[in-house]
Amino acid sequence: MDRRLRKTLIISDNLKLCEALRNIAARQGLCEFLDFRCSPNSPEYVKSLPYIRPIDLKNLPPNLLDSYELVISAHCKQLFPKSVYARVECLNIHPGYNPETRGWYPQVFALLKGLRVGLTVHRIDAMLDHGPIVYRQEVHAQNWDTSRTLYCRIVDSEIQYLEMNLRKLLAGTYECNPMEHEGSVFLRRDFEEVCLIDLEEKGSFRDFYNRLRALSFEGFNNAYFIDEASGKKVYLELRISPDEPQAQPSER
Ligand code: 0FX
Repeated sequence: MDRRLRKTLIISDNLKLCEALRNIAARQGLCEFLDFRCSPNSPEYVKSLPYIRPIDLKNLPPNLLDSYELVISAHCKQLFPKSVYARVECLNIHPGYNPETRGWYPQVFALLKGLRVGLTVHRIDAMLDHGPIVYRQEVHAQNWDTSRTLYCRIVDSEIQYLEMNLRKLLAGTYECNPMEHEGSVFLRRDFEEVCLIDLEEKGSFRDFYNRLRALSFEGFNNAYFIDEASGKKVYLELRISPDEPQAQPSER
């Protein structure tokens, strides 16, 4: 066993990241250094992966952390308690650009407020998406992005980063830089608030466009208004298609 690499516990509730990390580790000969866990409330398709088991960070089996020198949160639903991050180095892979887009669904607030988004790898401390930064990369938002298209590019960038840097993370050969300022933290209730559309709200069409695309994520009902007559919630979603260059017709 390569002694320079740290035995690492990956905690993730994201299927794509779990599978990507497993594949990267297999290709790079790092499997022996990684164990995988998910949250007790992880989706069934994550829980049923053969190499993963749920773990409750507030009720860890005694001595479990003795086996690890590094814990990585890769889109984990649980907040890390002090009993974990004070005992072992913990890194978070956050799908936002710290400190501008800390917290809940960063790409939603980036599209809504024109903030930068991307990925940040940082040490975990007492506050949400807050600790010193190991790596940060902006993922540029296009004017035709929805929450979903932007989110997909962020996850792809996270995977590319891990492909290039997993070994470095395990080796601990990285520097951490403090955040420049506290930035903005978005919470679940902020998301819930922007989902409710007031049909009488006044603003520019650009504001409405940005609000709706920030809340458009195929497969999820986010933006809605309440129909006065029936009291029903009516969900809205934007479909955006930028004009793509046409393939040239082949010469006859
Ligand atoms: O992997 P992840 O991006 O989320 C996980 C954890 O669940 C979350 O608690 C943690 N903050 C994050 C860093 O890692 O997957 P997700 O399925 O929870 O969300 C993916 C995207 O889906 C999200 O950015 C926005 C969109 N979404 C999700 C839900 C549940 C919506 O637009 N509406 C929704 O109701």
